[in-house]
Amino acid sequence: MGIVLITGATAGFGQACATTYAGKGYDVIITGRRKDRLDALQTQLTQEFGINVLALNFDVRKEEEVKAALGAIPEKWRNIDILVNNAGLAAGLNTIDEGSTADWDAMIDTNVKGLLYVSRMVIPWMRARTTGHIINIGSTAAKHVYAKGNVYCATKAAVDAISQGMRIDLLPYRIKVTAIHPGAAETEFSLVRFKGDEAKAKEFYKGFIPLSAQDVADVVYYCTSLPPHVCINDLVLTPLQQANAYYIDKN
Ligand code: NDP
Ligand code: 8X3
Repeated sequence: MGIVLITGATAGFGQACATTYAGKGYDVIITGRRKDRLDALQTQLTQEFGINVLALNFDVRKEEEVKAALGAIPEKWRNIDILVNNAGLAAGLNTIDEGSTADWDAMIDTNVKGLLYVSRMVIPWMRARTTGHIINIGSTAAKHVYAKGNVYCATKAAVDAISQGMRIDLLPYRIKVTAIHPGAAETEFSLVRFKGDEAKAKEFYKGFIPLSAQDVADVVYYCTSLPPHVCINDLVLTPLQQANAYYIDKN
């Protein structure tokens, strides 16, 4: 079928994408910082689907780690057909005057710089083969800024802009670029945002049916299953009860 590289495959959308692509017969490269989870997923996907899995344990914020991990992959694994730039987070939910600069660094370094570091390694391999598809996971937060979302929204707006730039620059090489912008989805996202506060994380999803990680993975897969001449450039998906980043009907 091909090879798909998914960043942030130890949880949420990334894990669901890895399972979905493996189920369709793709060989998968899975990445993340939590090695125990990566190893467990590698074993599970190999046993369940009989596909090849390469697990790469690195932090997307660290350029040297990204270069070392991806630079060392065996030649045949470089034939990556699909790159899903998914690793990311929101850290904190504070007004701009009270936000933590460490949280800002984490979000900018992961959501923007990490995405760029990984892309910079993979794109030349796609360019050499004049084929490939890059999926960048943005957010409804890329489209509208919500209260206390300030820096997180800015990183996702950057993903939106980078996706547009990639699409222009990579057209000559027939590399597709799709930005997918999910709304509220129940994953570990809010647990991370609220620093492990489970009650606060659960509270956010009360009163509406959020997207699941699988809902998002199905849409990611769909975008990559279209004929070669068709590209979805930009796609926003939300739960039915969500109109945009700042309006959810929780009744
Ligand atoms: P999860 O917290 O469930 O998963 C996040 C994944 O990103 C984990 O696998 C984590 O792996 C990885 N990750 C985070 N930081 C790093 C890092 N520095 N280096 C490598 N991997 C990292 O969240 P989601 O699945 O919900 O989020 C995935 C993406 O979707 C993010 O970009 C998020 O911003 C975006 N998004 C989420 C929405 C939601 O409502 N859930 C809606 C819209 C967009 P590990 O910790 O093992 O490194
Ligand atoms: C995540 C969506 O609305 O929780 O990107 O910020 S939201």
